[in-house]
Amino acid sequence: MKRFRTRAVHAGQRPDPLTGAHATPVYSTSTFAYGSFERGARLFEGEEAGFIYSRIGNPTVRAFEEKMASLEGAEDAVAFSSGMAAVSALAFTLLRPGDEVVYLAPLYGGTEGFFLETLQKFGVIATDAGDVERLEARLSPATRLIYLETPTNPNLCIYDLAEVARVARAHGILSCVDNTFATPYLTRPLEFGIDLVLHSATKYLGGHGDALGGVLAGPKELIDAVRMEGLRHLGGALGAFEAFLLLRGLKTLPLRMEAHCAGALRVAEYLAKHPTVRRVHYPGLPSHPGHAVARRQMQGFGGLVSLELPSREAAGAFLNSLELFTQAVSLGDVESLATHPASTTHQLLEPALRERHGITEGLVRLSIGIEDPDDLIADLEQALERATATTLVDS
Ligand code: 3LM
Repeated sequence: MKRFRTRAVHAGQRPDPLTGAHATPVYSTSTFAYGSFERGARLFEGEEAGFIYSRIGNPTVRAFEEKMASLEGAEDAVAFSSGMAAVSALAFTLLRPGDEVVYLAPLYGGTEGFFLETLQKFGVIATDAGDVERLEARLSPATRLIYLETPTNPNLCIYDLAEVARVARAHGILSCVDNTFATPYLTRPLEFGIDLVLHSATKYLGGHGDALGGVLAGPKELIDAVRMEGLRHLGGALGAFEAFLLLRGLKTLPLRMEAHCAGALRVAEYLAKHPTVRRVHYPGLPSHPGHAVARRQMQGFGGLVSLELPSREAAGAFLNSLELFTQAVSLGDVESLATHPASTTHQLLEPALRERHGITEGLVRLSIGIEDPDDLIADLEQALERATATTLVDS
């Protein structure tokens, strides 16, 4: 098998069989002519492989799926119109009323909201295990799925993938890791015994902040099941043009991740020394509680850095003073972004739940782009100075 950087460029792609086009064409078509009554029946029966309708499969989307399966070391992958479409398709395919999902919080606010509100309406229980040490004790006979992120959104906790996989396998329960923050360049959860990997492709996979997408990778049998039920019946299919953008973005994933990681480490080290910053969350800092595990399971510590300022007001003043960072949700773009999770990405959660997950009112999340780290640090410095002055005057 070729190495990761080579697969990022080549996997899933081949010259177009009709024209020889080198770049994968955007197959912008809803339906595919099946030619004869007999072939139509064979395609629908699954006796012959082929494209039928773009909600179920499309050649540009298929190239993206094959590249992602290759990068995650999975048998197969299925793409979606967004990360949340992937989460819901997975859940509605695998879970039935009475089943339980046990998750390790925090998660992206939308995912936890979906687990606690939407799944509950369908009779599925969602339980936060708290941490890996308590995971095994929190499992019940109804537990069907263990779900986690590492590093977590927004405060970058690290969970031990080998340990989670051990517990899941010992109890015959499926495990799924949302690998959006790490990307397969830094961590490949399946290598640790995890069953399924999910991504918001909107983030680092595309990398340029111009496409929404989602993907699920894992054993062919499970991926087929999710494609034929969660994708086909819920309908969250990835568009061909978005697949083209994601394929293009993936070619530079290794190069971009190196730049994100180097910049984030510089920023984290700078922030850790700043007197106004109460705490910095970055798995690459030796002071981070998950640093040793991160060293074992990550090939770099990622491009997200979170910092705690003394109050919501200080966080607001700091964010309003940033000039190079854009105040926006999302992450993983080549441009640096900054947001206040408590009022944006995790705003839907009850304040008490946010508190329990460590999503404080003073927490700011930075997504470090690929700009020169010196320019980013200069921007953070002037914003911290202005925030300190403003909040001192206010108090
Ligand atoms: C965000 N996150 O700013 P989409 N899994 C993870 C995520 O971070 C996200 C999803 C799944 C953010 C989006 S908040 C209004 C904007 C770890 C998304 C969901 O459906 O592609 O957005 O993925 O943290």
